[in-house]
Amino acid sequence: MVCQRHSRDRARRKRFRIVLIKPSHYDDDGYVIRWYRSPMPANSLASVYGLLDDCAQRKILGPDTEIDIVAIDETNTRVRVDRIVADMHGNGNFGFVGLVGVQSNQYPRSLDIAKPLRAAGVPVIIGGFHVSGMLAMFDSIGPDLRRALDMGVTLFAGEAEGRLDEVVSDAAAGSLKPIYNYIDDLPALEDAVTPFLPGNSVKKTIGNVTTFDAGRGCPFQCSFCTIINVQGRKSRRRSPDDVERILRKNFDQGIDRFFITDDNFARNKDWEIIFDRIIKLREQDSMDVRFLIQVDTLCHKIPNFIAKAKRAGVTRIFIGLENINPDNLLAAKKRQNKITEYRNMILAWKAVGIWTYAGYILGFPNDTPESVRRDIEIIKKEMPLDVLEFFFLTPLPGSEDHKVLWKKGVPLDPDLNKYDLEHALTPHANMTKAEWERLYRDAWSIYYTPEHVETILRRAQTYGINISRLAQIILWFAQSLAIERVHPLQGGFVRLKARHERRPELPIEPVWRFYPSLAVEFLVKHARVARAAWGIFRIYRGVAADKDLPYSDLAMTPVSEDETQTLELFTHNQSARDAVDHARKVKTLTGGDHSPLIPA
Ligand code: B12
Ligand code: SF4
Repeated sequence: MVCQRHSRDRARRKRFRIVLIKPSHYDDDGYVIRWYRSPMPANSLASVYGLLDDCAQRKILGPDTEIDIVAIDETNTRVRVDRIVADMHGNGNFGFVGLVGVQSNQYPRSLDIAKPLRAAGVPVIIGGFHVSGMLAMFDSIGPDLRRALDMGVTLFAGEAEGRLDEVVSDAAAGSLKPIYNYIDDLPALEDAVTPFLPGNSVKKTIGNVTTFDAGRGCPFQCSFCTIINVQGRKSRRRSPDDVERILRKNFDQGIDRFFITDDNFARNKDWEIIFDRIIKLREQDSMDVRFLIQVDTLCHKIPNFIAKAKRAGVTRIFIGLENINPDNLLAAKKRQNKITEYRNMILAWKAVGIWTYAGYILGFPNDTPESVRRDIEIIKKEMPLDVLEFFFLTPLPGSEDHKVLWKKGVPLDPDLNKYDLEHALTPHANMTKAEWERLYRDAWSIYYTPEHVETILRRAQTYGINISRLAQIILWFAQSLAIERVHPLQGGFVRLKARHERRPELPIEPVWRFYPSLAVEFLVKHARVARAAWGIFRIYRGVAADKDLPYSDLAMTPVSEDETQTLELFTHNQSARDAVDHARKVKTLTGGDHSPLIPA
């Protein structure tokens, strides 16, 4: 009797279906970049899923309407649009498909997913950095956003915290607006719903690592940056209670490694109370949680920052080093990056055994192929960095650079799929496009020579870093572009391809050509990975065998006053020498340490 009533109740209840897709993008051959396992869960997907799950728990569509949510990360799961259409159709199109965290390079793929859905009458909403960046910087709707609107796709700009009751209710009433624009009204994050993804989604990632943002916003003004125009320059952050809740929830499921995605955790105004809370979890509650954080190049000057980072379980940091030529840094308004502080900063992290990933941008106005090659050699010799990764200087939609170039009428590559920091998109004064592209490819092999990999490992071993783990990461970063033809940050474990998952502008390859070449590609790639892994393993084994021998080199020597006369970092060109003179003057005038450029 009770059972019959339950099933009648269930039948009476309506189900509002939401399918969230974090799209990937197309490789240079036009195939979707998808892996058997991606490195870690997508924070954008987790954020939006968490918020919608909260709507479902609160039954915002009334007591008789359940909200079902499915989350798909296209970097590890094939998106079957036909199945979504059939499923939505069976439910009277009562629901919507949300394309989540869509970056500019993922926007063309998003429209390709949206097109058949819209043709079948399924409501579609696109959110993320491309829509937000474009609406933040331009008053009018550009042609790419217009294409979506013409298809009947809804655009969401800004952040979704506190905004989804309205969107879901509108979708359920069949009255979604064309645009929801909250870009000028950024929500506070204290006590906001925390990011969450169901277990089946997390299982498709490589390890016990997940991501969350403890805060958003950065006070600096780099002209190539989109973050400050989309998430603002003010620090907004989650409360320490929220951070603890996120950590405990994951830890209970066996996940104990975290990438805190704040673009600059050093400028999260609550960094210290967040670290203190994590220190308590680690030291009193025995939770061995570990972190990768992103910081700026002046973070070592914040009292206690590095010491507390170490105690809080930070094992790796990412720094936007960007360039060692002060003229270039100035041109990009990256005034906080001072070459005179680089060695101080890196040595301070190394002193506590934390390893460093640094980003290096190729194609600043003063770069030439020769100067960049020389700069990388200087870095290898004089700076004890571990992982160095390269990017093209890219006018990302949402950045000041993009707006300025667009207004000046400088030709910008019209294919948004290429706005992934891995393509040359604008003319460069000192290089042809082909030279710039060759420089990008060469940069990886100039840095990751067998000799330098050995040096990195020897330095790391001296600093007490786990070199077996570092060797694996070096393998990933050194070989990703050469073997998989994608940047390591877009990489994954075992590349998957489907014949029909190709850009509509390109033809579907015949079966007889597609499958044999896929098989050959698979075998060749794995042979190359095995060979590269063996090479790095041999270097690792040699270094590990010498673990009791002392090691030091120029990069590891403590910073001294006279190094400004001797190191090439400070003498390689006039602007480097000027930066040294300037730093000296500031020191004399202020009587010591002074960082006038850090905004409050
Ligand atoms: C962490 C991170 C990564 C990590 C991803 C880790 C992970 N799995 O989460 C790694 C290092 C792997 C990475 C790689 C790349 N990244 Co990244 N990354 C970020 C970073 C720092 C944080 C992303 C994040 O979680 N943000 C917080 C979320 C909550 O914000 P959000 O996505 O905007 O979502 C909110 C709103 O937009 C809205 N919303 C979003 N979607 C939807 C959908 C619906 C339906 C609705 C209603 C609302 C909504 O609600 C959300 C909550 O408020 C951002 C910068 C930033 N501050 O966001 C760059 C950023 C997104 N990355 C960027 C780029 C270019 C890349 C790469 C292409 C670089 C490269 N060549 O390797 C790759 C692409 C990899 C991939 N497949 O995505 C750019 C994109 C710029 C642009 N205009 O396109 C950014 C903005 C950084 C930059 N340089 O400007 N990245
Ligand atoms: S420091 Fe990083 S996040 Fe901050 S403005 Fe510069 S590029 Fe953007």
